[in-house]
Amino acid sequence: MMDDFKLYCMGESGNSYKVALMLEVCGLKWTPIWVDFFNGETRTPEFRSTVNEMGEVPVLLHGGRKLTQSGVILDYLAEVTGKFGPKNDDERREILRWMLFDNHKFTSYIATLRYMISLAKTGETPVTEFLRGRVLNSLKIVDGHLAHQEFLLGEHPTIADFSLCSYLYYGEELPFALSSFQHVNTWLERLKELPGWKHPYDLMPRGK
Ligand SMILES: N[C@@H](CCC(=O)N[C@@H](CS)C(=O)NCC(=O)O)C(=O)O
Repeated sequence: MMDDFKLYCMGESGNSYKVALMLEVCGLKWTPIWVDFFNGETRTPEFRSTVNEMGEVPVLLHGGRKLTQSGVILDYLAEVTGKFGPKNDDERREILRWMLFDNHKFTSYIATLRYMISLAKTGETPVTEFLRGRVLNSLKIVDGHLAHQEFLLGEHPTIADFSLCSYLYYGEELPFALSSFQHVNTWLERLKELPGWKHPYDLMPRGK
């Protein structure tokens, strides 16, 4: 039962990586189900009717359950493993606070900017300029928070860290200067030291 995880995903998807990383650092056995995003699989009526009506990865299958939205999946995995979750109600709300910020202002802008510049290769446009401004502003907020503590909630890593860190490991695909955010960089190195940490392209199949 604890080894029966299947994850609809693709290597280029940082949202999928949030979940793949959690599965790895929890030492769980799981199988990726590659989704052909770049040829439009998530937009097909079949994907929407049989896999996810929202037309997105990640989607986790486990014990007869089907879960979508990386934040929900991370919360579920923390609950079933007893790892990287909240220790009390205040921590639960703090994790939720960072994951909501992540889904609205951090991952969403970073992922869209990286998609436009590095994958769709749109070149610089007023849209990418707007997105870069939002990305840098959000990074500054997270950098300021991490100046005072090792992880988002304090001394221990939680699913909130996995949610926010994911896209930042895509290195040269990131079209902004991550190097100027010193505390974010130290935090990324710290998370890399967790046993089981792997790069997204070493965890999930990529498009051809
Ligand atoms: N808030 C969602 C975002 C998921 C998401 O944006 N997934 C992208 C890949 S990283 C996707 O599947 N996009 C498909 C599409 O736009 O057609 C989550 O956290 O799971």
